[in-house]
Amino acid sequence: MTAQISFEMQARDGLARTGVISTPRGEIRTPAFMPVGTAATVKAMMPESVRATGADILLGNTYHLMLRPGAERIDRLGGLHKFMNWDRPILTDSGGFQVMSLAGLRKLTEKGVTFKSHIDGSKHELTPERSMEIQKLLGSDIVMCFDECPALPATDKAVAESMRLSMRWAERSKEAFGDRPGHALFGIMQGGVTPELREESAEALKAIGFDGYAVGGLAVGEGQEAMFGVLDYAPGLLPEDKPRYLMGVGKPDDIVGAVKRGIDMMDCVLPSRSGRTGQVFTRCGVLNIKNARHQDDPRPLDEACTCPACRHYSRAYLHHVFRSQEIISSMLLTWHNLHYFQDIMAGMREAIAAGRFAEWEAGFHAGRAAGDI
Ligand code: PRF
Ligand code: ZN
Repeated sequence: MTAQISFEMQARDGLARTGVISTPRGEIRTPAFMPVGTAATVKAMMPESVRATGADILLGNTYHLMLRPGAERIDRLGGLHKFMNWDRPILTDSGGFQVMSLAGLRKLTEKGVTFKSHIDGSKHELTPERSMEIQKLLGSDIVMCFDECPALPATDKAVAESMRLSMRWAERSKEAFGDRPGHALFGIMQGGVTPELREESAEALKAIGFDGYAVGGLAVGEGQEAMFGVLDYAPGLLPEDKPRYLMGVGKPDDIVGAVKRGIDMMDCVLPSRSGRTGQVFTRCGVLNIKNARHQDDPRPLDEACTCPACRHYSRAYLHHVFRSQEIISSMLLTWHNLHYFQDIMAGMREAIAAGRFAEWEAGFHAGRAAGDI
């Protein structure tokens, strides 16, 4: 028996769905939020702490790991799961998006992209074939197609050409991925904010056939209204019975709006990155712990939160360690933010299963509007 990756949808409420992706490394409850572990670590968190926040799966990055410490090295050391001590599922992004946002001196051709490392300026090449090879060396459970994501705004012509290149790369990705039982390959829809291009992209991906489908090319400068405009129809262009993943999103209200429109998976650096800059997400809205108004405040960050930062520490303490640049500040704030994001996901999963998503969503927005932070 070969363990395959499968998706079982358990309930729907409106367009929102809840279910389970089963993998040989464990189950992923959907809608799922994936913390970002770019450099083989979710910054400031031990893997067991990430798990304790409720995460079923992490995201890793081809781009960063190929540059440092190198995919072949991670393979020699037993793969990414063993290397970073996370034995549950890992999804890896394919590198193209990070090349475009981080690398220097990029050159894009039909074959792929050559670029200079943002770390030491060394020259590298990524192609669909090499991206598949790297993600295999890492031991990724869910592999992403190699794609190109244009920054918006861009002309329709530029977005169309880029999307068609990504679709040719999707075909090469599938060919290079081959047949790997227990591992999944996801296609990535592009097409900017143009419905005809999104449709063409979805048709191209469905003709190739993937284990799951991502909506790429959003949260790249178009704003929430335009993003929701695309999410009003894009998930419906993709197969009903496969997971749908919205890449690189987002703030709590983006996540809730995406799930409401039929998205099953998301990832974002926001909860972990904000934890290190003092930005805290709570049921009542966003606060910045560096603000002087917290210096005498004995209350926790969020009265309803059960994370260690909220159970054991006051805002006054967290303000103090942030101001003092103590390492525990990043640890506690990251823990809280990740815990809160996972609480949102758990709340949505429960609400969808109970057919009460609209009520849950109203409560979510009401809490934030109360503004007691
Ligand atoms: N493609 C890939 N990774 C991504 C994106 C994309 O379009 C985005 C867009 N928000 C984030 N990460 N491969
Ligand atoms: Zn908390």
